[in-house]
Amino acid sequence: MSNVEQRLEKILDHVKRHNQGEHEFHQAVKEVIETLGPVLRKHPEYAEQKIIERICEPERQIIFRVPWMDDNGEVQINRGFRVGFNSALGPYKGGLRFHPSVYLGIIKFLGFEQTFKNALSGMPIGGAKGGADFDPKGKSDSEVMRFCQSYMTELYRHIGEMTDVPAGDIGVGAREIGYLFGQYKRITNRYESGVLTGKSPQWGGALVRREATGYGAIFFAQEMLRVRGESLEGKTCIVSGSGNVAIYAIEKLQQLGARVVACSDSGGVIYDKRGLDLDSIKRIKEVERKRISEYHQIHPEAEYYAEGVIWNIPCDFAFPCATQNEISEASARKLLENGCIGVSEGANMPVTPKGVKLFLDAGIAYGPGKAANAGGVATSALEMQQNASRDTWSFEYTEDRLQKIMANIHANCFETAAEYDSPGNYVVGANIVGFKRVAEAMLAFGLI
Ligand code: NDP
Ligand code: 2IT
Repeated sequence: MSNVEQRLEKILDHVKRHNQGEHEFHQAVKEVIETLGPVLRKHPEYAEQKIIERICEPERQIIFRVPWMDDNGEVQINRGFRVGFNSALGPYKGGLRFHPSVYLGIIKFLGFEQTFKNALSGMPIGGAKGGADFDPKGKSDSEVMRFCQSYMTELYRHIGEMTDVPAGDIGVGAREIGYLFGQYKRITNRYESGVLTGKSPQWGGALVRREATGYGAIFFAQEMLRVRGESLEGKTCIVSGSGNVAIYAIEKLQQLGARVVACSDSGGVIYDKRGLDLDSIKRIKEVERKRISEYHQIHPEAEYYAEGVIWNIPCDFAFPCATQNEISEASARKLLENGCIGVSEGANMPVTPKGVKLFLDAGIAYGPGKAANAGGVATSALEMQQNASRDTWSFEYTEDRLQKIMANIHANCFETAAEYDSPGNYVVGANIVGFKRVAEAMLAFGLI
């Protein structure tokens, strides 16, 4: 092992020992560190100044009690988080996740990924993540409101348009952002639009933000196929999840002439060989907030597999848009056996390390989340621009900006992968572009 490799190994050991039990965080750090050897060899100053060691330690971590009262008058207590990972390139920026599986290790993996993703997006934003172990499933609207108000009653003192700008993630959409913003406005006595993104376009939100992550993952897939002389038209696709990212990934795929045959939620998988009826999915998920199994009631000819694995369904292109580690090694192998030629990640870290290795070894078009799902946060940065200038842009103009941003991210990853002797490897490309941007800013600022 060379000196550089030994050094990287030591850093990873340190991260594991000092963040015990945080498996998802270890996984995210390992995946980045493994690609940085060639960068350290070209830039010894990064090693001298311990840039990687510093980047792996969040700048600040806030953990707080969130007490709220349910509809039966019973007191409930959840744990809230906000981790400001890195602010070298701009105010902390990243979503909030409300899901019962949330603990510090999940928030830190997401904040770590966000730092590189945001740098890669080319926008002036640092990296952060937050959330709570609150389960929105089965909660009434007023319970969600009371939870959001209590959560913001602590969070407000840590955020601000120049400090930290949260947005949505799993379990946090326009409804939750509305309740959070309302409470922030009351407590601070300021109409500070730029403190949160993903707002409704009726009161300060950007058009296209709702669609941006899903659309962006498709634009990224389009670029990966374009350099291979292919397109999405006529391709059979599957999209996991049926939340915000999945729905708009499906919408853009259908607009581009692909046939999307399957989607899912944590209860099961819908397989509709004729192509999914997206209007029904939007009604079930966005309006009625019900389970995807309802689709089967409307379309009995479609198949529903309770607790099924979506990755067993044959496809040309797969879009994981639900959650971390949803594609196991076995699922990755199944996708390849079925002839899948590409994977573009709408979700964060949806493929296990062994699955990623199979995709890279097979040489398929594999777009890691840091690159492929950066359209969401990039459009959040466009929302911040509109809020700062008290302006609103049209849907067409904003979508065009998003498409150019995704093409630019793709080009940067593609060229950097080639420069570092890994042609076509977007994992290497994305990690190195993102890391170098953060590293250069940190060097410029002195010891921070
Ligand atoms: P939503 O809450 O809108 O939807 C999440 C979807 O994934 C639901 O269908 C949900 O099913 C399913 N899901 C969530 N957790 C699990 C789980 N543990 N097991 C099985 N299924 C699960 O979230 P988003 O669409 O916003 O987020 C999806 C992914 O995209 C996440 O990885 C997120 O980090 C990532 N992302 C989101 C961005 C955004 O702008 N929103 C930006 C970039 C990335 P069920 O309802 O049954 O739980
Ligand atoms: O993972 C992500 O990039 C997000 N959840 C979006 C973050 C944001 O600030 O828009």
